[in-house]
Amino acid sequence: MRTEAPRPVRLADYRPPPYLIDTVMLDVRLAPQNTRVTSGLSVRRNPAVGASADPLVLDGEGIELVSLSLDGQALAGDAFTVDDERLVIARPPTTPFTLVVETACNPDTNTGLSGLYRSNGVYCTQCEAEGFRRITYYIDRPDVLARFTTRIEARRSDAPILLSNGNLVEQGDIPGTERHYAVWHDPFPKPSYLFALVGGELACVEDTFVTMSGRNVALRIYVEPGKEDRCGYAMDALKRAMAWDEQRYGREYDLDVFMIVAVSDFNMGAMENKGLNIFNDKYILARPDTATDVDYANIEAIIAHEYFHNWTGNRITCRDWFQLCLKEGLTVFRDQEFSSDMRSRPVKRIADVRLLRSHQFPEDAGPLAHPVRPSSYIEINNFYTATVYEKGAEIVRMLHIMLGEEVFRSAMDLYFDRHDGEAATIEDFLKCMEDASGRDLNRFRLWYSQAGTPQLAVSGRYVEPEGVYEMTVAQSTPPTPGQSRKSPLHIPLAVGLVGPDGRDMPLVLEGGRALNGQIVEITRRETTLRFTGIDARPVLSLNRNFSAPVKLAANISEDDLLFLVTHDSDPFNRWEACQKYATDLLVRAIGGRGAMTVANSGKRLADALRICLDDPSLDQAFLAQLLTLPSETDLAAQIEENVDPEAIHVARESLKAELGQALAPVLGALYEQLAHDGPYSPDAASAGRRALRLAALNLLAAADAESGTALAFGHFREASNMTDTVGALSVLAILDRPERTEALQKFYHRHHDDPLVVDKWLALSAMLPVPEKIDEIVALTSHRAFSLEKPNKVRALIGTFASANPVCFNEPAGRGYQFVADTVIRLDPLNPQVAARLAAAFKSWRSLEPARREQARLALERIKTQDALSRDTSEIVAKTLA
Ligand code: B3K
Ligand code: ZN
Repeated sequence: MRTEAPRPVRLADYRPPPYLIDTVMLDVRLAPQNTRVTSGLSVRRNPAVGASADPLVLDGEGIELVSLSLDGQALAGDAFTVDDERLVIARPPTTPFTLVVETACNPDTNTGLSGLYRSNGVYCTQCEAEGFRRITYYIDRPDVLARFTTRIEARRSDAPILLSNGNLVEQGDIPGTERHYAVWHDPFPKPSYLFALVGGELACVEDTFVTMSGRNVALRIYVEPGKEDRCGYAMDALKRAMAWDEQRYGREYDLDVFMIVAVSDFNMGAMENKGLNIFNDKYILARPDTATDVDYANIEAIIAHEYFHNWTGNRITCRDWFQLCLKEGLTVFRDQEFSSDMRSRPVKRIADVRLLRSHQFPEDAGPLAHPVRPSSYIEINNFYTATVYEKGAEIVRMLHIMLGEEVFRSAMDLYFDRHDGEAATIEDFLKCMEDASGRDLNRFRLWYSQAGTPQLAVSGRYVEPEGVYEMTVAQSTPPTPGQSRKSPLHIPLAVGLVGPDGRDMPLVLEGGRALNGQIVEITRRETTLRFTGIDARPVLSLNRNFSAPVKLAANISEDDLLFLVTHDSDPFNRWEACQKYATDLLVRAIGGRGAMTVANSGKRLADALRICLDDPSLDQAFLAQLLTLPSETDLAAQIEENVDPEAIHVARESLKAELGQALAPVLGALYEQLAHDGPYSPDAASAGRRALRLAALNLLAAADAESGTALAFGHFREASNMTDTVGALSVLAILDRPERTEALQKFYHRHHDDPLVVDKWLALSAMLPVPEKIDEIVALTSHRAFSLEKPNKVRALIGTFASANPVCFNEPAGRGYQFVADTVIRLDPLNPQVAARLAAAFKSWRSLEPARREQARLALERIKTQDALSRDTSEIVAKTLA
C-alpha cells in the first residue's frame, strides 16, 4: 500500500543481478502470529557484471528485521538501511560472504495470501511472483538461482506434517519440548518464487511412479483429513501426466518424491513449486457426488500443467517476469496437448478456443490489452492474464504447426539441452526453434511484442474457366494502448477447399509454390493465392482447427456456412461454421435488422443441426458443443460498440427457444435415449453423453418454459452425480420461477457443510438474469456461506456475477457495477491480487451503449479515488479508465 504513484518496471531496463546467491539455509520456526525465519545466504558478486561498488539490495515486504550478521559479525547500524521494501547493504565485501538475516512475520494476519499464511489452520506459502520477500529478505527475482536447505520447526500438535521442496533429509523431535522439526534439501538450483513450505494437520494419499529410467518416485497428495476419498482422480491424472511427458517430450521427473498439497484458500488455481505443488483444493478434490465432469477435466489439466512446469518453468526458468509467457504459454500448450490426447482432440480445441474468445479477445480489444511479452508493468501479478497464458499457448501452437511435430520436438530437445538450469528468455526459445528447423522466425517473433487480435479479411472466388480458386487475404491489427501502428504478422493459416461431394480438393498453388500441408503462411499485409486444378466450385474452409488466433471476415455465404456445418472434414470447422452462422444471425437480430431472414435462418440452422445429430462420425461431446450457442460475452465482443447486454440476452434466448422448438422431437428422443442408470465414470465418452443430454435439456427448456422447467426439475431430483445436478440447476438458475428457488434451497440444504459444493451454489445463485432481483444476489454477501477473505467464495459469487450474468452486471441504472465496485473497495485492503482481478471485469466498459458506459465509468472512478488503493488495483483501474 502506498500513496505516491508507483513507477513502472520496464523490460528495457533489465540488468543482470550484481550479486548471486549460491545456497540458502532457511530455518523457519512456525507460530501462528510470530513465525521466525533465519536465513543464511552464501553471496558472491556476479562475475558477469564485473567489479563495481554495487550495494547489495535485498527485497522485503511486511516483515520485521530481527537481526543481521555478515560472516558471523552483527552488522553495525550504519552499514545497512531498511525500509518498507528493501534492506540495503551499501558496501558488502568484494569476496564471497555469508549473510544471516533473522526476521519475523505473522501468517495469521496475512489475508493477501502471498508469502506465508494460514489456510484453515494449515501453514502454506505462495511465492510467485514476489511473495518470497514476505518471508525473508532476499534478491527476489527469477534470475537468481540457489540451492535451498529448509529446516522447519513447529509444535507437533500445531503442525504434525512439515514439508518443503526437494527430498527429506532429517526429521525428529526436539527433546523436552512439544516441538518437532524436518529438514528438506532441494538439489536443484531454483529461483525464490519456486520455494514452498507447508505445515499442518494433513492426511496423505500415496502412490508410486516408476520413471522411464526405472527410478521409483513416491507420489503424495496431502489433503484435509477426511477428504482422502476425493484424491483418486488427481493421483491418476498425475501418473498419466508423468508418463505423457516421458513419451511426448522425453522428460523424466528428477526428485525422489513429488508432493501436492490441497488448501482451501488460494489466490489462483495452483502453483508449481519444485517438488511441492500447492493447489487450490477445487482442482484436487473430486468425487462423483461433489464434482462435475468439468471439474474432473480441469483437475486433469491443472495437475498436468503444474507437473509439466517441472521442466518448462522450473528446470528452465524465466530470466525476468517479462518472460512469463516463456513458461506459461509453453506449459499451457503442453497441458492442452495432454488433455487432447486423453480426451477428444476437436472437443478440447473447441473448449480452448471458446476460452480464448471469451477471455483473451476482449482483453486484447480493450484498455488492458498488452503484448504476450509486455514491455512494462506496475504490478506483475496483474499480468497473469489470458493474453500471457492463452495467447502465449497459441503462439507455441503456431510454431508447432509450422515446424511439424518432429521438428518441433527436436527444437524442444535442443531447448531443454541448451538451457537446463538456466533462466532463459523468449529469444533463447525462438533461437532453438530456428536452429532446429533452419527457419527464419524474425517476423514471427512480433507475435510476442505486438498486442491486439489480428483481423483477416478474406475474399475468395472461383474462376471457373481457368479452374482456379483465388483467395486474397488482407491482415490488419487494430491499435492498442501504446501501440498505434502495427506491422504485418507471420500467420500460419490452415486452409481447405471442400468440393461439392464434401471431400477436400488437393491444394496446388499456381506456379508450383510449395505448401506446408494445408498451411498457407501469410507474412504480408495482403496476399493473393491461386489454387489450380479446381474443377468445381469449392467452399472455402478457413483457419482449420483454429491454426492462428485471429478474427476472420470472409465472403462466405449462409449456404456455404451451412454446407461446412454438415460437410467439412475438419470437425473444428464444422463447429466453427455453426458458431459463425449463429453469431451472424444473432448479431443481425440484436441490431434489429433482417427479422425475416433471422426467422428463416433459425430454421435452417436447426435443419443443419438435425443432420449433424444423425451423423455417426460425430461424438457426443462434440454434438453437445454444436448445440451450444456462442456466449453472451462472445456476442458482445463481436458487436464491439454500443453493446446492449440485455438485447444480446433476449436474442440469444429466443434463438435457443427457436432451435428447441424446431428440434423438440429429436431432442426429446435424444434426452430419453441418453438416460443412464449405471455408476458414474469420469471418462470422456461418459462425460460426452451427459453433456449432450444436458445440452438437449437446455434447448428444450428454452423452447417451453413450463414443460422445460418441469423436465429440469425432474432431472435435478433424479440426478445421481454432481454433473447432472449442476447441469439441471444451471437450466433452472436463469429462470425466474419458484422451482429455481426450491431446487437451489434443497441443494444448499444438502451440501451446506461442503465448501466446494457451496461454491457451486453461490455461483448458480449469482446467475439469475433478472435486474429486479439483484438485491437477492447482493444479500448473499451477508450469508454465512460467503466470506470476503476466501478467494473461492469471492470468485464464485461476485466473479460469476460479473462474468456470467451480463444482464445484471450491466443493469442500466448501474447497480451491478456498484456491487462489484463496492466489493473491490472492501476487498482491496484484504487481498489486492483478487481485488484487482475482480476490477478487471470492467475491461469492456467502453464498448457499452452510452448510458451503461457512463455508469461503469462512475463505478471505476469511485474505485480510483479510494485512499491507499493497492498497486494491483490502482494499475488495473487506471489503465481501464485511461
Ligand atoms: N505459476 C502459477 C501462477 C502464479 C500466479 C501469481 N500471481 C500457476 C501456474 O500458472 O501454473
Ligand atoms: Zn503455469
